[in-house]
Amino acid sequence: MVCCQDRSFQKYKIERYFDFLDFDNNQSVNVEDLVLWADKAAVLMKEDGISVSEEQKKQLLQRIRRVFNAMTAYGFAGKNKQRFANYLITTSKLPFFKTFFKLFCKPVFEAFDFDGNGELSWKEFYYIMMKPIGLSEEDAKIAFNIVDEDKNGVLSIEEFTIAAIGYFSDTKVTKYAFAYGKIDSDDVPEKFKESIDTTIKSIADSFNDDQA
Ligand SMILES: [Ca+2]
Ligand SMILES: [Ca+2]
Ligand SMILES: [Ca+2]
Repeated sequence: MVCCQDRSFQKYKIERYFDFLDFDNNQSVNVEDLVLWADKAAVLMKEDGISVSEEQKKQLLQRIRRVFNAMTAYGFAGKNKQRFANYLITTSKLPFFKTFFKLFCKPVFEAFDFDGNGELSWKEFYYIMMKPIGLSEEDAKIAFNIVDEDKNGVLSIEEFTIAAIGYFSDTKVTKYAFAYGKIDSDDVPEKFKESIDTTIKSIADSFNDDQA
């Protein structure tokens, strides 16, 4: 029954993402967090020898603002964690959710596509999207491999969108639960612990197969 679906795992994932976005840990997601995000991304790229001009940094911030607008309905849902979770859960129940989320993902994808070539390289994914929100390189690699469905080493907007839809709307444990790195099974609602562990294992096995 659709009405009685258990949303606790979906809620857990959404709240986890909220914590990622709340850079200054003040329990709300707003423009100040985005400035910190864009700054961090620019610093990380510079550290890796990718030059970021002032103009590009300004552009990066503008683009990250689009992520904010899309994820928080122009600030409305960023006020606190509960509102953010309610907003995304409600949205995910709408019949036209996938179409809506595709529109939603486009500016987000473009924000991370620093060189604007229409795909996300590993560096764009790691330095702009994942490392600033606190993911380790190992976790980001797991995430990248999961999202890179056709294993061609770059992420297309379709791959990115499918993974985002999975992460934010799947109520059961799927591989897309790991699209923002490993989830510790101790943190999730009790009934999902076992499927988290088996999914982690099957993801690890599939990586081993790839390398074999
Ligand atoms: Ca904040
Ligand atoms: Ca790119
Ligand atoms: Ca790909």
